[in-house]
Parts: sequence; structure tokens; C-alpha cells
Amino acid sequence: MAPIVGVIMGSDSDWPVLEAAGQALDEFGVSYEVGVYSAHRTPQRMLDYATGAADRGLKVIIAGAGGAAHLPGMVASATVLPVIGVPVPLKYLDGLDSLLSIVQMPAGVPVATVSVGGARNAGLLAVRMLAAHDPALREKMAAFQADLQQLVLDKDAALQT
Ligand code: RP5
Repeated sequence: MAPIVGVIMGSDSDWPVLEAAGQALDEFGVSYEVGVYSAHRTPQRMLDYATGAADRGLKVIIAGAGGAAHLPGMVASATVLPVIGVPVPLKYLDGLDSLLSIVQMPAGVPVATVSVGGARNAGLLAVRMLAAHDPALREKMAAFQADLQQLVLDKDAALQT
């Protein structure tokens, strides 16, 4: 199946965080591609990826980076696709640097930013975006949410015994 989500990151060192996005997409049977595109070290390659993404059939891009995390914002500036940013925590500053670099975008260039290290939610948000035009995926998401609810109800019931 041709990929409809791009999961990209500034370095292969981001993959241990970003792979949770891939796992979420796998759970919903959503096809995706993975790649390393550094905003600072391979700027032209990053722009080529962003400008060509929609024509290649991608529907959503998940972009993760750490530190001076400019990848999600720069990709958002060069594509019409929705971009979900994942702040990757590095050794210093606990990911606050990554979060602010990704979330503080100028008006007109949105990046849907998840929590620091929140790659699973990035995957789930991508599924919700795709589900808006895909009834089968919408049903899967509804079932997933029902399971989540049941999990909490079960925990509550266990406390009552
Ligand atoms: C960022 O610099 C990357 O997204 C990564 O989080 C960080 C460190 O990259 P490496 O030095 O591990 O390649 O651009």
C-alpha cells in the first residue's frame, strides 16, 4: 500500500521517540513511510520532501525533532498538508527547548504540536485526521476510544472490590 503518512525526524537518534507514532499507525492499518530530514543539515532535501509530499499522495506529515527543533515548522511552511510536530527531549532542558521551537509558530503556518515525547498521540491524531474522510477508520477510532473507556471503568471496578 502506498504510504499516506510521512513520519520524519531530524536525526535517527529521534527514532526511539518517533517509533510510537509508527506503532499507533500500525494499529489502525495506516500505511506510512519513515525518513530522516534535518532542517539544518539537509535543508534542501527537507524542502524537496515537503514540496513533493502532497503530490506523492501523502495526507499527513508527522515531524519530530529535538533542541532547536525547526523541522516541523519548516516543513509546514513548504506543504499544504497538515503537519503534526513531536518535540523530542534531549539531554538538556527536558525537551522544553524542542517544545517551544515547535509550538510557537507564526500565524498562518500551523503545526499541531503534541506533548514532549508524545509521538503516540501524534500517530493517533493523524488517524483522526484521516478518519474524517474514511468511515471505516472512523469506526476503528470509535472502537479504540470505547476500549480506552472500558479500561478506566475496569480499573475503577477493581478499586471497589
Ligand atoms: C536535532 O538534533 C535532531 O532532531 C535531534 O533531536 C538532535 C540531535 O541530533 P543528532 O546529533 O543525534 O544527529 O536536529
